[in-house]
Amino acid sequence: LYSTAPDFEIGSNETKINGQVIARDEWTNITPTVLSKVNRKLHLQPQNPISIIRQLIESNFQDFKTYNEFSPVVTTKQNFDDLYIPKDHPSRTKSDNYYFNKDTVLRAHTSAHQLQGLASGAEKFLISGDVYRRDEIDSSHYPVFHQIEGFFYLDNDISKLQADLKRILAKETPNIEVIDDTIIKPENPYQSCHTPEAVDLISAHLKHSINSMIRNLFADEKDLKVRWIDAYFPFTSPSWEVEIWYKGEWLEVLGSGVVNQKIMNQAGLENKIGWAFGMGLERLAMVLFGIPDIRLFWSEDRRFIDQFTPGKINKFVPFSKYPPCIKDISFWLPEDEWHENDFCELVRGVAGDIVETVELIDDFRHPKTSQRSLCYRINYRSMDRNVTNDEINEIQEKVRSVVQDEFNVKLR
Ligand code: FA5
Ligand code: MG
Repeated sequence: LYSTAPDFEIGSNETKINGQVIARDEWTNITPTVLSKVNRKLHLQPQNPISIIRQLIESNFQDFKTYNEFSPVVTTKQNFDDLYIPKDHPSRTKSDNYYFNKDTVLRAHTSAHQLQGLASGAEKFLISGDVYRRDEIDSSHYPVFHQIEGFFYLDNDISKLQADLKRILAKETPNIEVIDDTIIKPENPYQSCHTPEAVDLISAHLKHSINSMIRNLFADEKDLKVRWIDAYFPFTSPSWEVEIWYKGEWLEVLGSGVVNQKIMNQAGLENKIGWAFGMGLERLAMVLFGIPDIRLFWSEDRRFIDQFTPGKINKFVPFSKYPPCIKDISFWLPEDEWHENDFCELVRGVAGDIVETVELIDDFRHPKTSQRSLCYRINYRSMDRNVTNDEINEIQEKVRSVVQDEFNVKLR
């Protein structure tokens, strides 16, 4: 319906994706399931809630340039090195990412395009796109989600920084309760090349910009509460995360901070100072539209997509949920090392979107042999039809044999 035919091919020596041919190596761990999502571009499908949220955010940042079509196939230099993510940082591992090979990866965040945005010459810009991470499986985690990156910089000059802060403060006073739990401390410092005064001004600019955006997105929410907390990113310092108080819990929506000056300098912008943020769109869309399961964004069922109108936030009306089919799988591990993400990925690779959740229900160590045994419960459910027990048994058998072959476990 809304999808473009997937233009990819996984061969034994190379992977083809949208005309690009990428050699395989010992880093290759890309899967057909995930590659089949690359051309869906939910953030550009006008009726999809992900796209509706993106557009509302863009209209909030009026004079920002927008980039929504950068390819998700990026170099590891773009995704990690250019952002000063250390070589041994856990976010680089194979069990967290989809590698085409050691130099090419599906972007794990829109920050991978910060330098491209800067190279365009724009002083304020937004970048949105699909991002890919190996993850657990449940109603709020999916290996593909969407982010929007915001970037803003100015002359590093106190009077200019003051003037621009004054300009945006004059525009609106967001009626919102802000809890600011941030504090400048050695673990989250000013960069030594910046004066504290400049950092305080650009930080106030960032905080006001984000608070206003959240206020506008949650226009109907009366007692809106936002919390700023300290965070760490190699590409910003100081760094913060923002959480929204929603239905009794704090929901993390974005990471942000004062841009690492080395990134500005790489772009030839030594005399500028900037802020950046990266925000997930799914969680926001789920709370704003009342969408209970992250897989629904990918549904091609008319009963889903026809409920939405560009420019408008309305509550999703669930259509009948088909019954689940639950299967357990238990096995002895050959050794102690176990990557749950790889297991989930494998299950999803065999069974696709019909997997609703994968949950560890038993973790047992034999008292004598000290061998470890795990039991996972796989919940199968289709979004748009009834599944039969026979059909799921067949899938489960396949899962069992692939798990046995791939992980060398002993099935119980
Ligand atoms: C980042 O991705 C940073 N690039 C953000 C950033 C940009 C920081 C610019 C500083 C400057 P993080 O991994 O925390 O950070 O993800 C950012 C947001 O993406 C989260 O706050 C959350 O809203 C969303 N997100 C992260 N992981 C998932 C997931 N598995 N499912 C859905 N949303 C997610
Ligand atoms: Mg985070």
